[in-house]
Amino acid sequence: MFSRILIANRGEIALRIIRTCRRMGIETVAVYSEADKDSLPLRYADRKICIGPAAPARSYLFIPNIMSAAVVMDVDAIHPGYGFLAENPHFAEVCRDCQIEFIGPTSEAMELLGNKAKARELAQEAGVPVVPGSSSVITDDRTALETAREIGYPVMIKAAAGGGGRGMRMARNDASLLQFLSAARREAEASFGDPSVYLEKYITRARHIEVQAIADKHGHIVHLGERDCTIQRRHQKLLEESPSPVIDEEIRARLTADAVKLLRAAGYTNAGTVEFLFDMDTGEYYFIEVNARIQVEHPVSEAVTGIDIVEQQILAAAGEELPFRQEDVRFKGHAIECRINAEDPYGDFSPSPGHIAFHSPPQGKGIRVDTHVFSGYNVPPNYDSLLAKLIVTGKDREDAIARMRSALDEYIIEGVRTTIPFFKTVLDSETFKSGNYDTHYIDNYFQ
Ligand code: MV4
Repeated sequence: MFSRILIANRGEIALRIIRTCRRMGIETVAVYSEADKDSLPLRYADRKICIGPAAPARSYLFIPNIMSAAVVMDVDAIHPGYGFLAENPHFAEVCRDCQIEFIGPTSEAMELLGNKAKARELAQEAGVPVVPGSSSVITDDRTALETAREIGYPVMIKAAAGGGGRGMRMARNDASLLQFLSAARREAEASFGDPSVYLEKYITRARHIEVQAIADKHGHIVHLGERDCTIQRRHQKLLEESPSPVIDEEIRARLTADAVKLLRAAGYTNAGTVEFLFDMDTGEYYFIEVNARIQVEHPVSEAVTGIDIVEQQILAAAGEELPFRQEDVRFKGHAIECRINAEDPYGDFSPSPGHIAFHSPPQGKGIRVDTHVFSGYNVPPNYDSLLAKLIVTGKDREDAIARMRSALDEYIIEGVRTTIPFFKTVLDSETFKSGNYDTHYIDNYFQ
């Protein structure tokens, strides 16, 4: 097993990873930018090392500084967390060259799945349903028009190098398709250095449902059920839950089996998530992309399975066999996560960094709060606005909603604006409680 792990991240996820390492008897090295010099992960880690100024490009994203820290601190492995370098195949390759284990999939698997058009082709070859659309990347207008005619409007133009909604456009007719196609290609080239785009039929009433999985290096792949992440605003997830309120056991069995089938075809190892769109009008589901990392919302799956996903990531990276089989995974209860962001829900969710005068999180049975925030903490303006993840578990969805509602009432954060009032409104709405909503719910009801 590893003796020492460097955590190439910050905030709540750095703290989350340190906790599991400590329990496993593994030493931790925290890295930090100058903006994070007073942060909580530094107090819990065994060692700490500054990796540069506040700007991510010069610290958390700067591979030479991170690798120098790893070598100086003599670590066996690096956990990238989410964001930053987590899905960077080049970083995984540099780790391998330095004989430091990257806690995640191989750079080859990341390279393949990082290209959404290639992932789509792989899914098709593996017999996993994909959204009707182009067979590969679209290189000329004629093929685009033909494909759109086949699948019917509206269609989505998606950037192959994009993901999570970045670089997406919807077209309703031939004229707008041609216009958006060239704009999308320009934008994809500028944002990702790759102009490749592909087409999908636009699913009008969709749910975002994703399957959590963990794979060891011995060919074992186990899923930990699904999460429903339909409550999003401008492609930022705000609330996630497990199980999904809209799928039955028959669909769940097919969906999770398809997720495992795809990861097997990709030669995938470590923790990963397979994203699907579920069409509320037809009951069909379609693969859209793979997230080759631990995700923000992983605690929802931990809550219903009792499995520590970070622990499993570390064990798998160290070459151990998964300590359980699919039939050993038992699902219990219902979990919901709310992302408490330093954002103004009454002001277009604009960032609200600054001094947190007082922080008092809820406590009690079935409540988990993953946060790096404390009374007196300064939220730097340089990074994402996540302050805390509030995760509750109840015996069923209704019970979980009730527990979340009272936990939100108990949560006190003073000094910055937060998304807490937004969640109270969502949890009180009959539409959310019914479970019967789609992609457009947040945009329609919360401007
Ligand atoms: C789509 C879609 C409709 N049709 N793809 C993909 C990434 C996610 N963040 C948004 N994505 C979508 N892809 C096709 N072919 C609609 C969305 C979408 C969405 C999906 C689930 C939940 C909320 C959403 C909000 C906006 C767009």
